[in-house]
Amino acid sequence: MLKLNSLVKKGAAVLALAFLSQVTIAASGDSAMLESGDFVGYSFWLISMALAAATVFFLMESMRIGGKWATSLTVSALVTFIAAFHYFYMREVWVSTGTSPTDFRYIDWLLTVPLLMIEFYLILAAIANVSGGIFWRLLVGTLVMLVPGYMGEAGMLNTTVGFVIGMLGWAYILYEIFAGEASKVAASQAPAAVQKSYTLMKWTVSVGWAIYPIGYFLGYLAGGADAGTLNIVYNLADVLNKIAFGVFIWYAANEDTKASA
Ligand SMILES: *C/C=C(C)/C=C/C=C(C)/C=C/C1=C(C)CCCC1(C)C
Repeated sequence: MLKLNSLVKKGAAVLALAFLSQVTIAASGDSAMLESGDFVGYSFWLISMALAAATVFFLMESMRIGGKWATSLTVSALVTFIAAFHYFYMREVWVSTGTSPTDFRYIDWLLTVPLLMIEFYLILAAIANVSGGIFWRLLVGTLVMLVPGYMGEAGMLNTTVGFVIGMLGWAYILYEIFAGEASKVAASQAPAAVQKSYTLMKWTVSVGWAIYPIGYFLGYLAGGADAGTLNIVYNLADVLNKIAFGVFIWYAANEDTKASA
């Protein structure tokens, strides 16, 4: 067991190093140059690097804290890892064309949003016996939210229809985490630190996530929005929705581990 443990740690360390070198290559590659005064471009750079740094942090903390919290922290690292890579490409699209990298955003969301949903299941599974139904319901909500949203933006579906169906998917997710099985387990069985982080995660999914449908609404249903402004707002929203979200989980893991030590 001990041997396996140290092997896993070595593997994770190698992975972290490989990731860092890839970040360096992607960041210094032959991409178009950032122009002075391009604040949207700056925001792409800032969030790319913040996501890369967060990935290393969550991986290291996953090894340090470990135990029943290891999986939650590793998933946090996967979210920021996947997003960091997408942001390298999104930055390039913006810097070289000045247009919104919508396709990259949706591919990123398709991977990272289900992982964020798994986190609700994982932090509860770390402290109680919970059914896998929580995860499956949240996954269905995610797909109903994202797929019609994409189809609306890509012109495969009427933009209003895509928006309305997407909103229903989001509403279903909110129902599950505010009033469904997940919320009941959190309220009745979770220790204080886990409850606190569950509450922060729940409000992130309500308030932080609202940015994206508002952007869609302004862009397609209310006569159009400035692409630069929209991208800055999305980029800042991802600091909360991907990095801070992971930090809330890290807080629960850290406090719970200290309490039981
Ligand atoms: C890290 C990325 C995250 C958390 C992305 C979240 C995306 C959404 C909450 C998107 C929501 C949408 C609707 C609720 C309605 C239809 C349009 C969408 C897809 C923008």
